[in-house]
Amino acid sequence: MTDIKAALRAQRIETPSWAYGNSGTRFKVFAQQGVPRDPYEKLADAAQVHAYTGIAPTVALHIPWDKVDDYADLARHARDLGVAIGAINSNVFQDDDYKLGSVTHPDARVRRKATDHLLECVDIMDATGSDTLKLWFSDGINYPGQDDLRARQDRLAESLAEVYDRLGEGQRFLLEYKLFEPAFYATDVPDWGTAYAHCVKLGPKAQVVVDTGHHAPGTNIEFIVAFLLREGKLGGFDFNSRFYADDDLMVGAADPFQLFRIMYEVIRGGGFTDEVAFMLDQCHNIEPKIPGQIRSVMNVQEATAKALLVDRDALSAAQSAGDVLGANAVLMDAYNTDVRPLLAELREEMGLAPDPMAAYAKSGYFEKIAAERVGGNQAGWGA
Ligand code: LRH
Ligand code: MN
Repeated sequence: MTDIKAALRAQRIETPSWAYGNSGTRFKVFAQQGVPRDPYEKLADAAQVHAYTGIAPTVALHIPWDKVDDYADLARHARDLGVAIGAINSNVFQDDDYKLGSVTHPDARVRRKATDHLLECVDIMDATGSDTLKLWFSDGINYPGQDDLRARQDRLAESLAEVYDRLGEGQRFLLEYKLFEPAFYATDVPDWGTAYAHCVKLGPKAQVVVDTGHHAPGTNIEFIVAFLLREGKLGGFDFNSRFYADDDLMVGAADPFQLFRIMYEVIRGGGFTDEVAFMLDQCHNIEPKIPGQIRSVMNVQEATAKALLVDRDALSAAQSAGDVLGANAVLMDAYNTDVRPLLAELREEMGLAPDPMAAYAKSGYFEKIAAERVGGNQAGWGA
């Protein structure tokens, strides 16, 4: 049990700055009280999640949603709060110029503009001390014939190569794929294979990020995880959950068994290291934001604890013996284990309250920010 606790103590989950801002769907964005007005306040809220879980010490930024005059000062502010700035997320999906694509756009002027934004994000990494750039492209087409699928891949590869060459010592980028939305006929980076192929061509500083909401229904995501780990190309996760499409709900909420299976393949594949970024990518459209993040971190922690409990020797013995039911039972025993007492004990050993949700609710932090954060523009997706 000591090793499991040690592994859990070393777990690191990165929360997204945009989860603390207002978010919604095309139908409605429901504003909430106490929502941050700037990246400084977002970091303060993220620090609360770390304060009560003990395993969420970094915060991903999204540019320009988190644009500031002095990124080094923002990084200092993060440190003063006991957290650090994590991955820098580019945004080439909200400018009018990007209607027909960004780095894949038929017009070279638009491609130049998009690539320059990606390069600016590397400058921000230099200023914040972040080592990871996360690239997601909304690029795609809505109708057959609208553009040349192959030519768009050539344009994408050209831009990625330029950004790859700009990466400094210890820096890397993670290429994110997504089956559809906002494009509804063809997306230029639609699946893990496309992302993987581009990353292999580029080199070791390019890896794939698996957003758990970006697959066709029924996709065996843990197989993709096992494969990418085997190839040394799994750079990280954008954790969330969904019942239908890219719902961006709390990770583990829709399918906790899937999250367990994913974390088991991570552990089995040697991916439970700092090499793999465990990031949340979620939107709390109707539920309170900070408790939503605390609950999400706890969901990943519970799935991880269950996966660490898998009796690996018994499993491989049953697998080698062709004992189908026996092997499945080993995994299910771990999954059906209630790990909440273990995690409560671990938190106390880490000097934390055993129940983070209750501790945060009792802290009065929400009442404080609801009273203080009056006026100004609440943060959001700025779409
Ligand atoms: C795209 C995505 C991407 C982010 C955005 C907030 O759906 O998953 O990771 O840039 O959400
Ligand atoms: Mn994502």
